[in-house]
Amino acid sequence: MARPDEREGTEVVEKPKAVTKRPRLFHVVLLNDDYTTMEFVVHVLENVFDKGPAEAYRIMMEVHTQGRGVCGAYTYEVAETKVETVHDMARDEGFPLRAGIEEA
Ligand code: TYC
Repeated sequence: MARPDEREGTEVVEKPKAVTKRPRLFHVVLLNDDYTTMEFVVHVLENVFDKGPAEAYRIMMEVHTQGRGVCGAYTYEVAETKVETVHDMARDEGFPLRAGIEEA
């Protein structure tokens, strides 16, 4: 009998090596303004960016005193969705709060 690898239709096709690619990450950045309340910014950081109360307050104060602050790092699609959510929530409340995306 032929060796297994000589039998017709039984050749072993090697699986290509699993190549794992790390996705590019993007920061969502919150910008300061004079009208959005501190309370609302903390609410956004807790509910959109999953921050605890202390971290949310810290980031809000960083934006308030430095003009901007990073809320988190995400894939592009997730970052885009978070920015949209921030703008939608702010518009609903009549605040001019703005967020943006930058490469991490
Ligand atoms: N500067 C705002 C105020 O004094 C507070 C604020 C903080 C607004 C962070 C936006 O992303 C912001 N009410």
